[in-house]
Amino acid sequence: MSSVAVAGPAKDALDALSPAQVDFIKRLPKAELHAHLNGSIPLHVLRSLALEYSEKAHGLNSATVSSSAIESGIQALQAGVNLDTIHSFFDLFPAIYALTSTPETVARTARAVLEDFLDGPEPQCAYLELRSTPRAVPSSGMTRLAYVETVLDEVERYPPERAALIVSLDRRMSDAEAAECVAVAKKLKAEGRRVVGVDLCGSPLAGDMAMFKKHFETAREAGLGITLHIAETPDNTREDTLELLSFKPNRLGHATFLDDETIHAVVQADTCIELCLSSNILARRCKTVPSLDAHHIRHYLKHNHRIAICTDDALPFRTNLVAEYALLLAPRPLGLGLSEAEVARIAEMGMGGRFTA
Ligand code: 6MZ
Repeated sequence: MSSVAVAGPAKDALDALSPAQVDFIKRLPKAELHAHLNGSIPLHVLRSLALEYSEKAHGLNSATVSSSAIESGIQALQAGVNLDTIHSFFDLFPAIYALTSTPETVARTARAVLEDFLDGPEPQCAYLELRSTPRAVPSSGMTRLAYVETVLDEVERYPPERAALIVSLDRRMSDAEAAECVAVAKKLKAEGRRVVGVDLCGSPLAGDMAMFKKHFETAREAGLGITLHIAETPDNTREDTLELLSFKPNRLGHATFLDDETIHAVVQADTCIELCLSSNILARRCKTVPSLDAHHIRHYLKHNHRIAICTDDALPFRTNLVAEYALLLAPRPLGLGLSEAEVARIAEMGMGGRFTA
């Protein structure tokens, strides 16, 4: 199973289960629908990339981020992320990006992430819809198209019923960058490559959402599924949320701070919500969710609304999909104290949320 060291609330929940209960979770067919590639790289892979990077930096001195910045980034990841604000969380990525700035290193990390979720005698899940933001790195000659093709080459080593790719757009992107990402997704889908959807992610308060609408319309017309990070922090405005809902998404990520009216709209539209329990609990300062007990999952369960349990960024949140399911099954207060039948039903809902379902 996963090589990510599990810690924090998910570990406590896992430890509260009997071996038979852990086995029950492992055997459930589960879908991981919300995992960011660069937030899911096993630490040992980042470490080996960092060692190679330092050698290169000291020899050829071609580095754009200092090796000490990378080392401190890795140390922070290793210690676990004590998120002061969800915004500071995004500072973790420059060090990771410096280590994965060529097609070769992107391929290596994508392969490691896919293996972590899907391989071995006890895979974390039956199906993975991995997501990633196309990155152009002029210094290495990597284009956005080459980035996505590289990740797809790795995804397509698995059969279609096991793995697919979602192309993420970052809220900080310009109009032209967003257009390029959607064009890449559309072109590759038309060529029969396994791009199944587009996502909107990135720092939750950045960007003008009205600008993105036409790009998501283009994606929908091309037959791509739409998922959007929405209402992730209390500072997201109602206008932002309403604008995003007007894109008519098939799924939503987090959806933590919806008000009564927008929750109603989401329930009416039967939009599947991707819920990342550890991620939400650990985003402390903005208290996206003060405790598991107060998590908005309760609302969706009460209304029997479609949800998918996901990891988000397994590396900084030090979790895996089995541990996230442990948070459902473990007795309160460590978990939600759901029955095995309820947990099996949630796993089924996750499988039903696949863009390929
Ligand atoms: C919003 C997130 C995120 O795309 O380079 N990302 N965006 N909310 C979150 N919840 C905590 N976690 C990760 O993976 C890393 C990128 O995913 C987005 C961020 O934009 C981050 O830079 P990729 O593979």
